[in-house]
Amino acid sequence: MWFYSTNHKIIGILYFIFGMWAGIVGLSLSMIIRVELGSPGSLIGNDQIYNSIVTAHAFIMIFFFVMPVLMGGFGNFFIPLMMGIPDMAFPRMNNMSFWLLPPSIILLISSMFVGSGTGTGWTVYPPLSSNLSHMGPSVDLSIFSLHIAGASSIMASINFISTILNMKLFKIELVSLFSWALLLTAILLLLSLPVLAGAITMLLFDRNLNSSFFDPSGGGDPILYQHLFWFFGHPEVYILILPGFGLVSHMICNESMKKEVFGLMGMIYAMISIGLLGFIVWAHHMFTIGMDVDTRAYFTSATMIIAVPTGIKIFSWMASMNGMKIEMNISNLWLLGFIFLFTLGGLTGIMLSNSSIDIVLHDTYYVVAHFHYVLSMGAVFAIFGSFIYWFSYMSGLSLNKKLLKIQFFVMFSGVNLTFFPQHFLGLSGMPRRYSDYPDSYLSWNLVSSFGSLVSLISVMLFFFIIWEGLVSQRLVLFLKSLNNSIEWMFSHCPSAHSFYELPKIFIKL
Ligand code: HAS
Ligand code: CU
Repeated sequence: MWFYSTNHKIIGILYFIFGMWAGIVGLSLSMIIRVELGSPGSLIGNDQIYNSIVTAHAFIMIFFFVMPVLMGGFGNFFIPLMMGIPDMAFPRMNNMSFWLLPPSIILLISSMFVGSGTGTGWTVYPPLSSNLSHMGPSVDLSIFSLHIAGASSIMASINFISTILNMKLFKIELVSLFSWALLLTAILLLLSLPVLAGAITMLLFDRNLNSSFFDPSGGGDPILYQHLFWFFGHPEVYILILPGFGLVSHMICNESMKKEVFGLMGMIYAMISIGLLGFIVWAHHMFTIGMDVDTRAYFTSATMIIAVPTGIKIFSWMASMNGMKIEMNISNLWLLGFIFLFTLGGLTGIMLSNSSIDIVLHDTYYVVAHFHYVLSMGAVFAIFGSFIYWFSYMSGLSLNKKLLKIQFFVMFSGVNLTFFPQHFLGLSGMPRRYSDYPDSYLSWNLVSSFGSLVSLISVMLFFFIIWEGLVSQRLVLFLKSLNNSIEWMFSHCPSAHSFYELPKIFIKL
């Protein structure tokens, strides 16, 4: 019954469980990376294996942890509740979206164990990924895995777009910010994923059917692949963060006891512009291909403009907090952590968007530091914070607050120890995707590997806290639910069917 379920809450929980499991796999892979890099010299003793671990780490974290948890988990569980509707528009398709993920991750994991592994990085650039450099079935398995995960995401996107646009009970401007965030994320997915699917299908043909889309000896061009990949890849990074933005807005709203977040319309327009601009900046990942100066100038300027809507969001969150008594409660800790660290990551992004600087920093650890600040500390902090914030709502049980605070500080120290030194490594020229380095890079790599251990401990503590909350069965009631979002109108955690009849909503129309 649980497996066949078409109920949005059950599917949401399945996504959470799947995402947590995949997150642990991704974390384990990252620990292997950090152990390898914890000392100069070789530990694994095989660079191809090292690179396939890096590739699998990225794919699993992006496609099987962050996306399933943010869209699949929070999206499915909360969108119908926030919109006051009984379920998603296409409940059966929802079930299928979820059940495509396990086969997909099985293919991805198999790709590590057959042949030589996919040592291409998540970008899968030819010629490295072509059959000369990666013979054997590994890359093909990864491509199939991406195809299936892509089909799952496309179905989920169609579902979210239909649900939010067709089933809203009030004007679209009044739909909650998380629903807006997911609507835009779904549109980005729908527009960008087919391009990735096309690119990897062409790669599959190049590898197996003798075509030469990306092979110059047959009249093809490997740069074409990079354009196609990043036309997907850049919107993808906003796909990873927009739902997080939505969740953060909700938490801030409730924490600051305001009816709505500061500048609601501004927030919506900011997300729309981030989504649109996200499609016209892709070549900032390709400054080193030998671009002419006008193209470089264009992609630099277009990229920098994204700082404006993102800044609007950051400053609106801060304005929402204005006048609020900032208690150091657990939600506020994650919120402030998110805002501070995401901004830091965003600012290094602006540095990288300068094409001349990027030519020096491209493929160094500076880039690795940048995207882990926006992902491991942006998207992941939004996930942790919101999961804790909504845990009582989802389960009806409370968590141990003291342990949660300790866990936050351990994790905050861990991720910063891991990734802050990577800025220095990058600035002094350490390249990414290598398993070894000269001794001069030792000290910051040691700090980084130590930090990753601290984060590992914090994650273990997190799972302990969840387990403790579940076994202790401390029931909660929601009494002071001051909010404009209707999901908090319940006094206890909502039962299997959200609404037997549509709620009466008193909201200015
Ligand atoms: Fe990024 C590479 C530029 C946001 C994720 N990014 C990556 C990669 C990932 C990633 C995964 O232009 C690596 C891909 C790979 O495997 O190769 N990124 C930006 C810019 C932004 C940005 C400009 N990135 C993200 C988000 C991500 C993400 C969000 C996921 C969650 N990124 C780059 C560039 C590269 C790159 C280059 C390629 C590097 C290379 O060589 O490979 C922006 O959206 C960030 C906007 C946010 C802020 C902070 C808040 C804004 C405020 C307003 C005031 C700030 C101003 C700026 C006016 C800017 C507070 C002042 C400027 C100063 C320097 C002080
Ligand atoms: Cu980008």
